[in-house]
Amino acid sequence: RDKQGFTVFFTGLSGSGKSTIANALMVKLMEMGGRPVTILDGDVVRKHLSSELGFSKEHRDINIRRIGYVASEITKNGGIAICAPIAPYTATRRAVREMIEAYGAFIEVHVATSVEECEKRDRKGLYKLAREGKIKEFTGISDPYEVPTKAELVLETAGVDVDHCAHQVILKLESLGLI
Ligand code: GGZ
Repeated sequence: RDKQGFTVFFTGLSGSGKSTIANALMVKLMEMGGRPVTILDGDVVRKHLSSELGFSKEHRDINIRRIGYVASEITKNGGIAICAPIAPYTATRRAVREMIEAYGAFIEVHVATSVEECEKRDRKGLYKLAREGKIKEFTGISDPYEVPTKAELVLETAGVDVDHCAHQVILKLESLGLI
């Protein structure tokens, strides 16, 4: 019998490493073969599916619910969805979890890179702009990030390479019998 579909839902700050780990995970899953894998990355989704939305709580919630809906359809059809938005609000993450668990498994992965570390890296220069007030409502600086307390997996990224992080997720999926 075919395995059930599932969604891996990364959550964490801007620059925490969500996209990079999500892509490494996708490569590993595709190498295992057989099953379609779809990535729903934060900034890509915002370009194609949520281009009219900003970063108010209301707009972030709409954005996350759209991602959750698409992931739930993929999960329903036995596929693998990998989501990588910031998703700063606990209640919204829970709503998406419920949407997806109706059809398959939901694995929440907190990419727990600290705001200090993200700001130190500042790969896109956004933290600097947020500190200068040139970007408003910036998560971790001038907007909340509610730390997950019930994530299936917490990834510490400081001094750890991407491949190791992605492997941790693979081990979790294996232990849950999903792959
Ligand atoms: C947070 C922002 C903001 C504000 C622009 N706050 O690192 P990035 O650049 O490429 O990814 C971030 C992305 C966040 O979009 P999400 O859809 O993941 O957010 S949410 O889940 O909260 O809906 C960042 C960029 O957009 N960005 N302004 N004010 N991130």
